[in-house]
Order: sequence, then C-alpha cells, then structure tokens
Amino acid sequence: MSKIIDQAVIAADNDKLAADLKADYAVLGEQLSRRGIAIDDIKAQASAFAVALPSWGVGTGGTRFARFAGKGEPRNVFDKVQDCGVIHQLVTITPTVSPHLPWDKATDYQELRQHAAAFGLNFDCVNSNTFQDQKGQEHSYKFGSLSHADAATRQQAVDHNIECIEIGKALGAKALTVWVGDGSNFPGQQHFARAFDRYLDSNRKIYAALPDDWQMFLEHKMFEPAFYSTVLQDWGSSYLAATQLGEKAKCLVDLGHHAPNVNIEMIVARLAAFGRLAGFHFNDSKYGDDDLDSGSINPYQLFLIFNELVDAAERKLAGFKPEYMLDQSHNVTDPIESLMNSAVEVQRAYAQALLVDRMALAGYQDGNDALQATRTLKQAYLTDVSPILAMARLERGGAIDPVAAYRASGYRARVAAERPAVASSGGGIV
Ligand code: LRH
Ligand code: MN
Repeated sequence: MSKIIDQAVIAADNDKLAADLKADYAVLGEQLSRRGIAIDDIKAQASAFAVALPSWGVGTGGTRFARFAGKGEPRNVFDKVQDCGVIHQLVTITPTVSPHLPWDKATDYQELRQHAAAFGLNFDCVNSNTFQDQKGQEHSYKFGSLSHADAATRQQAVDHNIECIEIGKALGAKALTVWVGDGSNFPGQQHFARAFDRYLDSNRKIYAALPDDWQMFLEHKMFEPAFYSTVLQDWGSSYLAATQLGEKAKCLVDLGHHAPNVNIEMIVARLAAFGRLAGFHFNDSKYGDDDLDSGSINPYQLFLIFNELVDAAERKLAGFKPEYMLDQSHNVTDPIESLMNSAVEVQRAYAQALLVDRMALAGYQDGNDALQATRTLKQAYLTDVSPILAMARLERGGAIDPVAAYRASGYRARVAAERPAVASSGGGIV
C-alpha cells in the first residue's frame, strides 16, 4: 500500500504523544475493569469499525448562496480518491469511498479501482444523481425524475441509475443509493398518490437491474430542493417503498433529512426491527439539511443511535448489516480534517455504546426505574474513550492525533502547489 503521507512524519508526531496515551489507556482500563469491562475487547471492536467516505466530501462544499473554494481542490475523482487515501492512512477506519455519478465519471474504471487499491481503498455504495441536469441531457429534471409526470423523463432517470449499477460493478461496489429531490412547491402542484406510484414504478425497473448480490438504498428527505412536499419525505414512505420493491431494497437514514428534534434513534430501532435498515449518511445539523460535521452539534443523538445499533447487533436481528457512510459539506474547514474528525466521532459513539451495561438497563426498563435507566446510558456516554480510539489507530499504523499529523505533513500546501487554484463560485453543494 503506497503511503501518501511520509510515515516518518506520523511516527514523529506519535512519538511525542505515545507515553501519555499509554498512561491514559492504563487509567481508563482500570476504570473499565471495575465496571466489568475489558478495555482491549472494546479496542478490538472499535478497531474493526469502518465508515465510508463520500467522494464529494473532499472538495470544499457550498450553499445556494456561494461556495468559497479552498486550496488544492481535487480536480477529478483520482484526486478525490488520493485525498481519501490520506484520511484512511491517518485514521485507519475509512477503507471505502462512496462515489457519486456523474460527478465521479472516469474513462477507465479498472484504472480508478487500482488507483484506490494503491491507497488500501475500495469502493462502497454508488450514488446516482437525477437532481441536476447534465450538459446535453434530453429531458430536464426541473419537475422531478423517477416520479416525473413525463414517461420519457422517468425512463431517462431509470437509465441513469442502471448505468450507475454497471459502473458500480466495474468498481466492485455492492449497492446503489437512490436519493431524488422530486416533490412540489405548491399545494395542488402534484398528485401525491400518482407521483408515488410513478416513483415506485420507476424503482421497480431499477430494482430489476440489480445483480443478485446487490442492494438498493432508498434515501428519504423531508424537504429541499422541494419546499411543499417531497415524494420520499419520511421513513414511513421509504419503508412502504422498500417493502413494495423487494428484499434487496432498504431504507437509508441521512441524519440531516429529518425535522429538528425528530427521534431518529427510534426510527433506527424500527427499521432495524423490521429488517429494512440500509445504513446511514452521518452528519449533524441544527436547523435543516446542514450537512455539518458528525457529532459537532448533537453528539448525544449520535450516541443514542449507536446505542440502538449495538442493541440490535446483540439481539442478532435478521438482515441487520447497516452500511455506515459520512455525507457532509465542508464549507469553512479543510475537508480532509473535517472528514478525519467526523469518522473518529462516529467511531467514538460506537465505542461508547459498547460500554452500556445492557443487563442493568433491561432491569431498570422492566422495573420502570426511569432515572437509573437513563443514568446507565449517560455513564457510557460520559466515558472518554479517546485513549481507546487513539491506541487502535496507533496499533494500525495511523496517527494518535490525525489532525496534528496531517498539518505536520504539509499535504494541503503540497496539493495546493500541484492543483490549479479554483475560483470561488456561485451556489451549489460541490
Ligand atoms: C441529499 C443528499 C444525498 C446526496 C447528496 C449529495 O441531500 O444527502 O445523499 O446524493 O446529499
Ligand atoms: Mn445523504
């Protein structure tokens, strides 16, 4: 595996931090053993944790108002994959990249696959895009795509998704995520039932093109770009659609696609219980689909979601194999630093959830001891698992402090010199 960052730079930074880390790890190990928990077991599970990187997340993001390009913006999917390689080298828990088409179109996908493999990366779930019109496109998606009133426009969107499956097969992916912005801005503009029927009919054609070992992830979203109704607006609509399509269709939960204060952890518990939890697009938000860094606004919600996931795994629910992906927009930070930090914050929530005393919790729940029940969760959440996560990184050849090692490497300055500067532009998330 070729190392993009000089391993000596990482080693030098680790050498400064290793002694303190070993001391902190020992102290935490002592604390956990008093709770009947073997710290090395938690480290082993945290070490095996993995979350996929969004190819579109390594470029600076923007809003509808503006996008302020950063230095060394990736020029193409090969640059994006190299930047993902830097992230994986330093945090060691992001072995896959989720591509987005046509943003990541290439002429030779075998070459792209080998390029990724050189950095220890594989390709994960492919994302289609029928929420923008491409140059020379025959039919516009202005009034929707898979649910469009016009059959030729729907067929064009179906064909694009089938092309994404073909490209995904060449990249070694095993799933397709379908998010559509289809909806309406005015009451009466769209017939809710007919639009949903058209959406289902189009997805049946995509579903029929799935290889046997593939899955199809339906991504619901409350609003934006439509501001009155969205065809796949909530988890209920997604569950209905998935159960109409077949076993290979599941419901993907993007944390930012819910109204503020929605109990997302309960949605996760429901979808897991009925075998339709596809996985996640992790991010954080305070108002809308803000696509902020995971764990940056509401880390307790992220923990509560993983509390449900660990519970589901321990209860060995049928078909429970969720895919973990980040889906964020980095408008004011170095995307590589944000993605490294976010991957670790998602891993942190998982490790904290492993510390929950589930026997005690079940007892308090069955005994209606609400206070002791919630304190049992808080004890796990309030445990600083940083030494476990850092020790796992160190033992896998990563950085104890990924951001410090990254900054010491001068990688951003290096690619800024190699890659032509990109002018800031009008709106758009990428
Ligand atoms: C829609 C979404 C979807 C992606 C896009 C980049 O808001 O979450 O997952 O296709 O962002
Ligand atoms: Mn998403």
